[in-house]
Amino acid sequence: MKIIDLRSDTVTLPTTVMREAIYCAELGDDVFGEDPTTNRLEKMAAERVGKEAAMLVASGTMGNLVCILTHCARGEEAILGDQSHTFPYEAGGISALGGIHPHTVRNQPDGTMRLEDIKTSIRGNNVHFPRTRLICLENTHNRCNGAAMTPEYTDAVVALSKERGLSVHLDGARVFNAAVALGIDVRELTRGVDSLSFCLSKGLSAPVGSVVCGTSDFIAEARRTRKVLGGGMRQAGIIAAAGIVALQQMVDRIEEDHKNARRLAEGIAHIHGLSIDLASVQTNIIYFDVVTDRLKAEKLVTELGKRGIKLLCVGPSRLRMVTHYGISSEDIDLALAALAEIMANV
Ligand code: TLP
Repeated sequence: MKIIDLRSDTVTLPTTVMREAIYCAELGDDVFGEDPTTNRLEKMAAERVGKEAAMLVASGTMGNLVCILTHCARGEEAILGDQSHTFPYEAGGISALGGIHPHTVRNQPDGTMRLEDIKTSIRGNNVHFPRTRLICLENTHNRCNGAAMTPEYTDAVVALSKERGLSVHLDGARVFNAAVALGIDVRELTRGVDSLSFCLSKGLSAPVGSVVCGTSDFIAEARRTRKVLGGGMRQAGIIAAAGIVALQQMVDRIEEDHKNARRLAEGIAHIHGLSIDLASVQTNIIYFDVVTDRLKAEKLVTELGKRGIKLLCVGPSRLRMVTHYGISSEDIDLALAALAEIMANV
């Protein structure tokens, strides 16, 4: 049976070119700074997002953790969206390992936090309060329908942070999806932030890895934090080699994933018993709801699973599908046909 895996873009497998690049990668000990392939990826990544320096890490979770731990000391506070990946999905790492106090601000459906809400959550100078140090953004916003935040919004948050002497970290796990969806250079989304982390292993299809970027001083300090976390990876060029191919060859094709997501969403909108907000579909992540009492979302996952189609159940009636390099437009047709058939029979 053909498997159509729409659970996440994390399931993407490396391309043939990546596998060849991994095989041929020139290697050294990266903890000594001597892995030529990792050095090449880091230079390329920094240039690509308009920062002075970059550093390869094992995952998006590690990227956010390294950056937030580098920005904040124990007892200091990071402002972040209540729907941000870092808050519910990173095992509380910033608190568990860094003693950092998360101060959540409500995410609007478009993934933004209102500037007013951010302003009121910044602490005054009072012995009772933790010190606010950092504001975290996420672009695209995973839990908010994969929404792409604009450069204007990002710049406004950055301006506020500067006014108040704070730093901004961007969880840019899918920042290239945002840039492609908005039709802009990724640097417009990263220019003001003090640090960002982007993933090689999601829409860009590399098997492992994320890259954190910032000033040379920030990255020098982040290397120490990564070491503390056990993230010094020695012959990391094995990973970086695929990352280089990801940056060179896999960014522009993301457009195709967005088209497939749109087609999938439009198809779902026509299926009786399912409901989707088409206006919210901007990138490769779509959320939709089962709106009939006769079927639970979990049961729909089971039924689709029997037909080789995988997706995520994220609530009693809510489901998520993500398009990526491993999904063709024919796969979208097959998934829609299976959904229509199941829903016609409930
Ligand atoms: N997201 C995963 C799951 O954890 C939900 C997914 O399938 O979408 N930031 C954002 C915005 C993310 O969506 C993710 C992964 C991460 C960070 C963490 O990346 P990894 O999985 O590499 O640690």
